Amino acid sequence: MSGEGSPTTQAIDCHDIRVAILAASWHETVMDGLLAGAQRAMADFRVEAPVVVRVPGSFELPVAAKALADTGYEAVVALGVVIRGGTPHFDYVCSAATDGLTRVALDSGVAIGFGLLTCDTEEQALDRAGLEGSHEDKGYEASAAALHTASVLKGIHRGDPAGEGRSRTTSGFSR
Ligand code: DLZ
Repeated sequence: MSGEGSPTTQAIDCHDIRVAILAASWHETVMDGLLAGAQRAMADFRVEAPVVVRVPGSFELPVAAKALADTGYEAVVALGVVIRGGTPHFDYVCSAATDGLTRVALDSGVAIGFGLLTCDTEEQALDRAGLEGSHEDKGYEASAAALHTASVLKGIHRGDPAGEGRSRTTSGFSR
């Protein structure tokens, strides 16, 4: 999938949203980049001290995301890296994580950021990790998407689906 066509991200004030960053632990360098990108997004969106939760692998992301959603987090950013090997294991881990996270989002109504890299090679993953020399910053992107979605959901629940009650500021929106 190409990264072309991605929306321009405008930061909004999300200081009142409870946020968790949920990160798998395989492929340390890439994960460090994704986590740093997520933290950059938190600062831009004025989220103070989001909780960071680590799980062993990407397969474990959905069950932990569900626990976070069930305990009051309004946005969960799920980060993981899966790199194809020589067996079908890759496909099972990717689909379990993807289907599981989708199910958690729909069943809980909580915004889940999808920051799972599914790559053929480590080079592809590094190129998307938001590190020096990377072309993409998927940790930031997934965080921005989760925060925007959590804000949209909050607006829908309080009868303001289009977010008309928000006022624009020079750095984005505030509520
Ligand atoms: C087993 C495994 C393999 C082979 N590769 C990855 C990977 O590239 N990325 C990742 O996040 N996790 C991997 N895992 C671990 C599984 O996600 C899971 O943690 C184990 O199967 C234990 O349940």
